[in-house]
Amino acid sequence: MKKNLEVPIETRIGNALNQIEILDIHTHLYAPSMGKMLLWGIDELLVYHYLVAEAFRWMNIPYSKFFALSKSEQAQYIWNELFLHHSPISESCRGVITTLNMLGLDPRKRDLELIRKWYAERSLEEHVDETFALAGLKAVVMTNSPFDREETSYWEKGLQQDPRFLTALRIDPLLLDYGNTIAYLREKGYNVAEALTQEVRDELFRFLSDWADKLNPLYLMVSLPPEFSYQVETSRHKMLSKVILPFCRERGLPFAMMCGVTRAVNPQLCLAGDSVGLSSITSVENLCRNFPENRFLVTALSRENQHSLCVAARKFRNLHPFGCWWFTNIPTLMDEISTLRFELLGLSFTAQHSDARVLDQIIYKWTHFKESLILTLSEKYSALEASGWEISDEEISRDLQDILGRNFEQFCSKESSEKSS
Ligand code: HDL
Ligand code: ZN
Repeated sequence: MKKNLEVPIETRIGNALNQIEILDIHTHLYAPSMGKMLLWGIDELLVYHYLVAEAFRWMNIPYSKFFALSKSEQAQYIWNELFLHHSPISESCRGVITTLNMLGLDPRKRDLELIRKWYAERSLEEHVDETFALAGLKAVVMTNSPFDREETSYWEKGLQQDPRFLTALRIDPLLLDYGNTIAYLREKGYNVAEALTQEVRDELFRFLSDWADKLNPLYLMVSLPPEFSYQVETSRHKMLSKVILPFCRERGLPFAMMCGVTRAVNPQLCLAGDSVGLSSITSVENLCRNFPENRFLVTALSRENQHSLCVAARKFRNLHPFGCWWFTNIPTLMDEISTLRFELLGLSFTAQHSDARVLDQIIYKWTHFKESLILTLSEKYSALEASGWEISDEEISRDLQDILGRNFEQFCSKESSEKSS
């Protein structure tokens, strides 16, 4: 076994990270064939809802007046407030700086028009290639909603597939707002109604099957409010236990739950108006126990849920924790969450997803996470070596590939462990 005593462990991890190709398992990016749905460029970077929320803390402009502006006018406001009038030290602001520098631009000139000019001469094709290369990604998983009329129009026309843009079937309206989804489903030709009779359940199965056939998704996904509880018999309970989870079992698909988002706490902020709440990890445990043939990918939005999610994952091999989601995707919590997972789960989880909405963001979201991962993993390897173990370069590479895509791929592809036992 090759051992590099003279090379610092941080360097060895950094070198290994530069060699592997990462799978980004949850994003809001779209394939270039989906036209304007794929967001990219400096103005999109600046009007990202994370920056909008931060800019409104300084701006007095009425919400409605700001959102009535063009994207480039909104971007100018945000550039002025968050980059020129105040130092861009927040994670989202620093991300823009990291991204521009790694693309070879120099934000220190503070010249937004020069940056815009560079992008104007950029082809999307070369930009996709370069952003994936700079982030070290082999592919991203999109968030594909059969309830989004703009998106479904592309899929109904038939899409040219790009192997770097994989799919996931997002079904929040079905589980969280079924009553208001019935009309849409009936318009699309599915004979559904409020009561989940066998006939309605069959029609909902047909709807999910039709979209799974179109998209070939890696998993089904939903985000859940903090108050979501599986202990209580509710209509959501029935939709989950009688439709969604049986469908996932039939198709051999994991069910991804993103727990703890409180939508529109400030509706005037639009997409930036969501917040966080403490979720019931007991509900996650109940689902894992009651549906042993289902597999659950889970991430939690609240910092306070992270430890109990790791403990729950120790109890259920059909539970796969992933990522540092949204408000936890900041260096302080990346470090804390990765360290919790290393200490409680070893390497049996998926360490990160970017949640990128703008193509260019995968550059900073992955660069910043790799900075954190080098710190946290080198601390664990050093502690292990101090206890009397040796880590080879091959084993470092193996461990990184596991937590940055391979564990997820194996979790998605394996037969349910209960079914095979
Ligand atoms: O529900 C989700 O998938 C979240 O990631 C939201 O899209 C959120 O707006 C977001 O982009 N977080 O990073
Ligand atoms: Zn997301």
